[in-house]
Amino acid sequence: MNSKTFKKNFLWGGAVAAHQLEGAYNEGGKGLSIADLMTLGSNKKPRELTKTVEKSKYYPNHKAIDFYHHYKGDIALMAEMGFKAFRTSIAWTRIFPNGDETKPNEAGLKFYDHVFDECLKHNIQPVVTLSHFEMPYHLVTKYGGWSNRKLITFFTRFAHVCFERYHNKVKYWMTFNEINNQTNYDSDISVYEDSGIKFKAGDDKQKIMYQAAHYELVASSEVVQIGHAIDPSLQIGCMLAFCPIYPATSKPEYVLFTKRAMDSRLYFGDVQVNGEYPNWLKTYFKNKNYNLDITGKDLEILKLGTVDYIGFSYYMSFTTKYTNHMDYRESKDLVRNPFIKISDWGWPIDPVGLRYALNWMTTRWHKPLFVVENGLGAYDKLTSDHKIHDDYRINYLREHIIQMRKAVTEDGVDLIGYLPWGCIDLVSASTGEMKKRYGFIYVDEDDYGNGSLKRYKKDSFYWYKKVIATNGKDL
Ligand code: BGP
Repeated sequence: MNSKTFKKNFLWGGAVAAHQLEGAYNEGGKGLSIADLMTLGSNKKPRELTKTVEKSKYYPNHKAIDFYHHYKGDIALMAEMGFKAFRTSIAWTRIFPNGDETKPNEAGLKFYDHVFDECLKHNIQPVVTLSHFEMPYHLVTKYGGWSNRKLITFFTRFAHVCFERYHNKVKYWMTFNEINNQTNYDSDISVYEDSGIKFKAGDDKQKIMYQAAHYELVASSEVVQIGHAIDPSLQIGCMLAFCPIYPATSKPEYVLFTKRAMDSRLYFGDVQVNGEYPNWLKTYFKNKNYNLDITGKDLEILKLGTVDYIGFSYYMSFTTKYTNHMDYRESKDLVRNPFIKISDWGWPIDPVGLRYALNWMTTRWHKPLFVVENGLGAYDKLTSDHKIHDDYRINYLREHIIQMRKAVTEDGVDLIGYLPWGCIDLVSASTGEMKKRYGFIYVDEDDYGNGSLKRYKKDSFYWYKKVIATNGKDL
């Protein structure tokens, strides 16, 4: 047992996102979000987005695990594990059903009052993401999602309402979940989720992505300023998907290409932390003749709205082959790393990569870091006596916490907390499945919404409770 460990007020807890667990997709005046149009599908197939909900299709997020009606019991279970923090998101469509209204929906606001009050009752700090893969679908159809500058106004209005309403209850905020995932614009999935943009044939996808990302970055910076003006004690962070990228061989060209690949995935952090675009990217825009809509006022906003901390998800590392171009494409350039095992869903399992991530970001950005997602999506088996023996999940988390502890105690990384993903089973973001489970708490429901919705404690529930009680000493 290592006697050196995490700081005293380290935020142990777990993370979820509104659309993946709340269900009640049309209750309390909620509007239709992009996530409500997601059908069951595999990682490789883009999600099917239809204009309306079709009766014959099953949409997993409509019911999800019905947290909307179960939140009290669920939060009590989290409290039983000793959670200090619980990350969730606010569904934009509960507050502004269409996204472009000026008056918020009171029933939606009340729901989150109840959720946050319930957390606080148990001494659990809510950690809130404003946008987690689910903009109002109306903003997609009417405005073309984030390809339209108008979205900045709608999003900042939404954020303003949330800060005003909840700033006494919520101290930790994040603007856009995994804002950098849209660099994987070859996959329609991430484009839909993050930007609400559907490409047409012949589009310069990369240019469109950079433009949409710019509007999001401006919106994010404005939101940081709005939040600080309402309450200077708020901690407002960005949220990045961090996947270290390793070169497949030590050939210098590979190493250089890999560096560029990381820079292009993570430039969002440069803008959100440093308040400006990195030089390599400005040069890239120029060389490509992109002439993006980036105004002088935008650049001022970026400068003034830098984040307080960096929230990030860590699931895996990537390994890439050299393709002799400066346009890194996740879908084309990745290879299997012979030193790394993969999960049931093909995600590389690399605990050391988490220590690498923590060090990489500390050196580059000098900000407190917050692991707001990490975990193993796996098949679980409910035994006849209602147990779930998920030693594979415990092993995964243990190995990652060990690396995280080393980063803190040996490398001096400033780490706020650790919030493993899907602390209660929920709908998978990439596949819509229930059977891809992450939780400490099992929910009796299958991919098609059949099941009792009963909650059961997995072995990892008791293990994590002990980890929290010993502040990460007893793993
Ligand atoms: C992240 C998302 C989460 C979550 C997680 C696991 O990218 O922020 O919403 O779902 O990945 O992914 P999946 O659900 O596809 O297994």
